[in-house]
Amino acid sequence: MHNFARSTAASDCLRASDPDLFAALRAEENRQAEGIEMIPSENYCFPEVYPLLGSVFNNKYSEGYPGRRYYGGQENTDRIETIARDRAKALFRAEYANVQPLGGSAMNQAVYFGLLQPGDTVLAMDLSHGGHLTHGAPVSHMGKVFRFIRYKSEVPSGRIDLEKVRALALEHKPKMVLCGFSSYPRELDYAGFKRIADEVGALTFADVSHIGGLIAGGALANPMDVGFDVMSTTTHKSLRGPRGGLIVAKQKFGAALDKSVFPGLQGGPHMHQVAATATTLLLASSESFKAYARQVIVNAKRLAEVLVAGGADLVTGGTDNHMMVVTTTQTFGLTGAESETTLDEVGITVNKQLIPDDPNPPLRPSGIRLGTPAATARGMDEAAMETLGGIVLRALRAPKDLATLQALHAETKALCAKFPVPGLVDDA
Ligand code: DSN
Repeated sequence: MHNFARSTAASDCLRASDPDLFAALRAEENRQAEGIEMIPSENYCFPEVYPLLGSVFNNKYSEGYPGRRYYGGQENTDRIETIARDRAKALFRAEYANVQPLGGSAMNQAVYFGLLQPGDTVLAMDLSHGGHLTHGAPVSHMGKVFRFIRYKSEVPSGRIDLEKVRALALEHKPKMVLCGFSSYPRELDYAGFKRIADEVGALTFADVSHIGGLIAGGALANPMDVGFDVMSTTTHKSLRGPRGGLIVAKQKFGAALDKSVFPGLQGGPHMHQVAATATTLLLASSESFKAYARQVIVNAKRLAEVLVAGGADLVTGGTDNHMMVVTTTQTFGLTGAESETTLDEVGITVNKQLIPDDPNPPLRPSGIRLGTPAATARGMDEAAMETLGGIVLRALRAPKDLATLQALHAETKALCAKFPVPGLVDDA
C-alpha cells in the first residue's frame, strides 16, 4: 500500500502561494497562544481534529446516509459516519444520532422542520434572557415560520421560574417545549420541563450546545436520561470538536430527522467535519475528558467567587456550569462593549452580553459573558482562575490607564506561556 498521506509541506505550499493568508494564519495562532479565550462558547479543539479537518475527506460528496448514498466511492465515508453515529448514541445514551448538521442553526432548523409543521407553537427561552437566536428570535427565519412563545428568567434573581413556564404552556398548548440557552449560568431542571411538556402533550427538545461536552463528560445532567425526545448540540464548544452540530433522539423520530437534515435542509455533508466529529466523540468518552468536564465547572465556580469577592455583580450570583454573566455597568461603570474592548487590551477575550431585561441595546449591552472551557483545555486550574480573575477586576477598574493595561497584558502572556494551546507548538 502506498502512503498518500498529505505532505507536511502543505503549509510551506500555502506560505508560497498565498503569503497574506499564511501571515493571517500565523497571526491568529499567535493571538490564540498568547492570549486566553474566555468566551464560553469557544474552545481549543482536540489536536486530533486538525488533521481530519484538513484531510482528503474534504474532497468527497456524500449525499445520503451510510449504505444509501447518491454518489460512488463511499467505502471510507460510510465507515466514518457509521462510527460517528454509533459513538454519539453511546456517549449521549440515545437510540438515534445524526452527525451531518453543518452547525448549530442548521441543526435546530432540522429539528423544527422534522418534527413540526409551519405555524406550530414552540415554547422556548427568550433571546434577551439567555436563549439563542434559533430559539425563535423574531429576526431568525425560524421565528417567522413557527410560532414561538418565549419564557424569560426572573429579574433580579436571573433564574427560570418553572411555574411561569408551566402557566405559558397551559395557556398556549405548544407542540414542543424547548430548553437550552446561550447565556444562562445555572443547571436546568430537565425533569421539570418534561413534566410540563407531558401535561400539555408537547415534544421535549433540549439544545445543549454550550454544555454538550459537560454532559458527555458526566459533569452535568443529560436530558435524554429523563426521557427527552430530542437533543441537539454543537460539536465545537465544550465538546472540543470541529465546528458543526449533531442531533440525538428517540429512534421513533429518526426517519423524520434524517429526512429533515438531508434532503430537507442540507445537500452534501462535510465529511471532513464528520470525520473530526467521530474522533471528538471517542476522545470525549475517555476518563481524562470526564476529569476535564469536572474541572471546567470547578474553574468556573472559582472564577465566579474571585469576581464576586472583587465586587463584581454576577447574574444569579454565581454559576453551576461553565459560564458567568457579569453586569459591568454598575460596578465598573462600563458597558459590555467597553468591557470587552478593555479585556482585549490585556489579552483576555470575552463577549459583550445582554443581561435579563437589559435597558441597553445588544451592541452596547450591560454585561459580559465569561467561561472556562478553553482555559481548562489548556490545563489551567483554580490558581490560574485566581490570577485571571484578578487581571479582569484590575483591568475593568482602570480601563483608561494604559500603563496598568500593559502590565496586565504581560501578566496574561506569562500565564498563557505556562499553559500552551493543545496542538500549537512554539516553533520560534
Ligand atoms: N454563538 C454562540 C454563543 O456564543 O453562545 C451560540 O451560537
